Amino acid sequence: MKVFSYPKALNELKFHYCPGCTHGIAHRILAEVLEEMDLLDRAIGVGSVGCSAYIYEHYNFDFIQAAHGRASSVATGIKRVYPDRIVFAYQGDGDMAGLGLGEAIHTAGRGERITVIFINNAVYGMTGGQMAPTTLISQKTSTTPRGRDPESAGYPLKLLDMMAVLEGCVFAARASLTSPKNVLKAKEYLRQAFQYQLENKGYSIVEFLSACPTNWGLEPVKALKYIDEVMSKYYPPGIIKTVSPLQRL
Ligand SMILES: Cc1ncc(C[n+]2csc(CCOP(=O)(O)OP(=O)(O)O)c2C)c(N)n1
Ligand code: SF4
Repeated sequence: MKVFSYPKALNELKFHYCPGCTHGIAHRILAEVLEEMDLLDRAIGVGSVGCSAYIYEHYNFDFIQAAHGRASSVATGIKRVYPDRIVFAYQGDGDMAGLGLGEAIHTAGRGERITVIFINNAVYGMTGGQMAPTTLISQKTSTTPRGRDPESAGYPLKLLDMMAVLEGCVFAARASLTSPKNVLKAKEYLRQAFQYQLENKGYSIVEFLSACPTNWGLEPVKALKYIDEVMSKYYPPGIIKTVSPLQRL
């Protein structure tokens, strides 16, 4: 029987996110997976900019904050100095697919032994809901009030799929944080991503389709529906890439 308990990795500081924001769910499952895999003594997180900029305030293990778009590079440096630690970066789509795209791709290309948690809510949340590289066609944002038009704003980047074609990337999976079933899937993918790092296989990444009800102008439940019915069509959840079998899960 599983008894509910508060994750050891999290302290008691309340999350500051808007109602219905799924950053909190991502934080929680990260805590649970690290605890379940017995990695709390070895984990080092790297935060980025955006609404999750204060992520380091919430955990009871080592965390550092990187400047705009640089989290994958900072994680690389830490992992190279401390190869026995489990190092991950937590980056939003604005931070990773926009501000730090070059560094993010080269990190995957080099096959750095880090894990990236990529939170895709299809907008620059913290700064007012501007269009991000991942904003969907026709999606309304504060800078595309009539909806993203590919004629002028191009097409959304499928960052995960771009990473997956690189040889250095050994695991890429996408989950949506919309229901208990999908959250369990997200946990499973995160567990596999860390396992690849433990086995020193290469770069691993999980993308979580995440809700930003505030900037989407949707109530929380409708925002989750938007992920399932609209966003998941363009960014289908599932394992995009997995190489060599894992030893144990
Ligand atoms: C006016 C302004 N422009 C740009 C920045 C730089 N900046 C900080 S956070 C951010 C957006 C981050 O978006 P994302 O990574 O998607 O994270 P989210 O807030 O959606 O979780 C930007 C562009 C800033 N702080 N202020
Ligand atoms: S603005 Fe969006 S991403 Fe930021 S806390 Fe609010 S709902 Fe979450």
